[in-house]
Amino acid sequence: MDSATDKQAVTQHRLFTEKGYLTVPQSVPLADLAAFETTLRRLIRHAAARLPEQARIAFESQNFDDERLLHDGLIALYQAAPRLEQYVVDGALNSYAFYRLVANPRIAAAAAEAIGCDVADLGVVAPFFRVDLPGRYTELARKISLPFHQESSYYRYNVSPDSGVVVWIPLFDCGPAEGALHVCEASHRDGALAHEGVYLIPEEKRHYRTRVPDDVVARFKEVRLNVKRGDLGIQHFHLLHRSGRNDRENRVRYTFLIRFSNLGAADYRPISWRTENEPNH
Ligand SMILES: O=C(O)CCC(=O)C(=O)O
Ligand SMILES: [Fe+2]
Repeated sequence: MDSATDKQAVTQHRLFTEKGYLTVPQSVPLADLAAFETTLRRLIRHAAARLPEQARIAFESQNFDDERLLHDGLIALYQAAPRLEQYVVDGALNSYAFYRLVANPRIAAAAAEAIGCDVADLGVVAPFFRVDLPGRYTELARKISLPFHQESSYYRYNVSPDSGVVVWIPLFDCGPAEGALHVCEASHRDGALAHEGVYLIPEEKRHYRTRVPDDVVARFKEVRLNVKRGDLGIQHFHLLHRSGRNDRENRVRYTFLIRFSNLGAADYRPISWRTENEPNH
């Protein structure tokens, strides 16, 4: 590292410590994103092949090109058969291309720098891939919405809640219109806050969420992330944040979430230490 790069790293680290979040430009290898896109396209086509004949012919007659397939194509698939959209999302989350990205050394280096630990001490927990169809599909949007929370309220084991980070990587440019994350600046400084547990669908006791009350959220300045393709966002585990609504008519918001912790942190808690009566997350 030359001294200019060194200084930049120090400034970035200070910003992260102050605000609890950071955007790191050009740190996600485009080759990994391209490989993942290839897998996504293939999954959409595999899924479309399972449509009933009429629907399959209608899908194929739209002749989606590579770009539109990932947006209009996935939307058309969802309209024809929501279960096949699930097949694409689950397949993508379990794909080799997904783990290739998760394991990328440049992403790990950015996470280690924000945490302030050695890459050799990095732990990864619950890497996730999220798909937000346009918010006009309200039923689906409601099910995947996340009210204001700290990551530390969901992930208590195999992490260090006090120093862990979430790396947030959109596949395409993602700003407020696409439903980029809302964050409460500097909220991580208050440590772990009290959350209430709610079910988004109470009658079925499904879609459990943790939530910080509105009056606590109101104490902070709320900002929206704006992350370009190839860039990544990093948030502290105690930073208050929530998902946004994808207001685009025909664009899908695809996002990778990778949670990293320092395995040597004083508060790192292995899953084996979980007591039986504690919630399973
Ligand atoms: O990407 C998003 O909109 C929010 C995801 C999130 O906060 C989470 O999964 O914990
Ligand atoms: Fe979160």
